[in-house]
Formats: sequence, structure tokens, C-alpha cells
Amino acid sequence: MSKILITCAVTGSIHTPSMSPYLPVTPAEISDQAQGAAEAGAAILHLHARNPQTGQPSARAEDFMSFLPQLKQSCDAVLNLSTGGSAVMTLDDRLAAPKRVEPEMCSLNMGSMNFALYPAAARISDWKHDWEQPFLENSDDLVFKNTPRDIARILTELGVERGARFEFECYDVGHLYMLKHFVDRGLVQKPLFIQFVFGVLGGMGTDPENLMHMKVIADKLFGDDYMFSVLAAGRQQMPLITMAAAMGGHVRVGLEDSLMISRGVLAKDNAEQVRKIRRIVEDLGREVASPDEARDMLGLKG
Ligand code: KMH
Ligand code: ZN
Repeated sequence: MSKILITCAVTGSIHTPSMSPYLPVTPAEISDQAQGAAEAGAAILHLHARNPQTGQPSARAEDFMSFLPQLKQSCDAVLNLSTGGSAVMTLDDRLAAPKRVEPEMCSLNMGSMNFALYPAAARISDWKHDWEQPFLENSDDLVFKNTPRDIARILTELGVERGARFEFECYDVGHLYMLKHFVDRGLVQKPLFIQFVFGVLGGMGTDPENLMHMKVIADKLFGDDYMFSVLAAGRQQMPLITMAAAMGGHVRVGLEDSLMISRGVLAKDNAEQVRKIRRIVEDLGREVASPDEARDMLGLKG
């Protein structure tokens, strides 16, 4: 089996400061935790920005620039910028920072969908900031918009024009067919790195059968020309990504996807989750890829 790529998604745009005191939101917190995750073995860092005062998800290029230069200096990991941002942001907002930074890698969400965040809020009664509760509750009526035209625009403006490669986020089997459509249109460079996403309310649940099925269909559509990775939002994070590692896939951890390190116990930082999955995959006999090995495997511009 190939070496395994560990991605760490450091802060995301789903969890809010009231849910965990360990969620990084200031530039120093994001950059320190990202660096710690890289030192623990993450070859790829998937990054979103936050408003440093309130912790609210931010698309402002200056909020990305408040931690990216420092992070680039302090570690060699692949910096993978989100183009998903958050479902309340416009595509122009979501593209502003990636177009300015021209990263070697970006996420790309392969379809429009419901993206309900409110279940994550059910346990919180004491909110730290005014924006948090409405932000989560309004997601009950929100569409995460990623139309074929949006996808083509991201592929063109970041891929064709700026040389980025993508973490193709597939939340459902239909998203694999959408990816195949763009491969056939010649807008996508190989090798493909497909992130199978489980556990978002609006996408696939965390049933192991869904992972088996995604792999069967991806094998059929893409043959040997793709790598898959798994992220599972919430409680099934570690079990499902362990299954992916055993199947020869790659793994994503991070506080974007789950705030916990085990049942009922908050992770103290992102590195703790990286160390845990690293122990597991090494026990399974997989060797962890370095950032430069990741660049080779993914065909990144470096
Ligand atoms: N929040 C994850 C479920 C993105 O940033 O483009 C998927 C994600 C999307 O990471
Ligand atoms: Zn993300």
C-alpha cells in the first residue's frame, strides 16, 4: 500500500467558540495549532479563517493573511485553503483569499446540498458570542450552493489559471458522477484526490456500507487514477477513517470535523487527533507520508 496522507482540518466554519475552549480562532491559535498538527504528522493542513475578535467564520483575505505567512515560515506542510468557506458566504467571498494567495491546494465541493449545523448546537445553553446561536439555527434553511457553473469557475480560476490541485469533497455518490463529468470536460488534472465526506446532515451518514459503496463507484469511474481520503464529521470520525486506512485510503482529522478525542472528552488541540490517528495507522502497518512525499503523490506545483 502507498504511504498514507494525513490531512488536518484545523478550525473550519461549523464549530463555534462556545462548543470548545480549544477551537483555534485567533491568528496565533490557528497558526500554533496548525504547526503542532504538522509536527505530529499531518502532511496537509486544510485551512479556514476566523474573525479574530468573535471567532466567526471569515472569508476576508486579511484574516487568512494574519496567519498564513507565519505558518508558511514555521512548517513545510501543504497548505490547502478552503473554497467552501461557509454556506452563508457567496462564491465571490469564498474565492477572494485563494485567488490572492494562489495556494498549491484547495478544497472543492462537488455539489449543492443542505448543510444543517444546528444538531451540533443542541447541547449548548451558555453562548459566548451573539452570532453563534442564530448562525447555527439559520442553517436549518440554508443551501450550500455549489452548482456546476460554480465548480467550473473554481476549476478555471484556481486550477487552470493558478495551478492549484484539489481536495474534491464528495458528500454523496452523485458528487462522484459530477467529478467524472468535469474530468471528461478536461477541466481536472490527474491524479485525483477525492475526499469522501460522511456525517454532514444533508450528505451521507457514517454507515460503513456508504464507504464501501463510494469506493466501488469511484473505482468504476476513475480506475487507478485517483486516491481517496475519508473525513467523518462527529462521533464516527476515528472509526470511519480507521476503516479508510485499512482499505488503502487516506485520512483527515481536525477540529473542523470533530471537537472530541474520545467519547465525551474534548480534544485539547488538533495535534492530539493527529497523534491518535498516526498511532492507529502505524499499528495497521501504514507509513505516514511527509509533506514533500504528499507533493509528489498529488502532483502539486510546490
Ligand atoms: N466542512 C467539511 C464537511 C470546505 O472547506 O471546502 C467539508 C469542508 C468543505 O471542509
Ligand atoms: Zn473545510
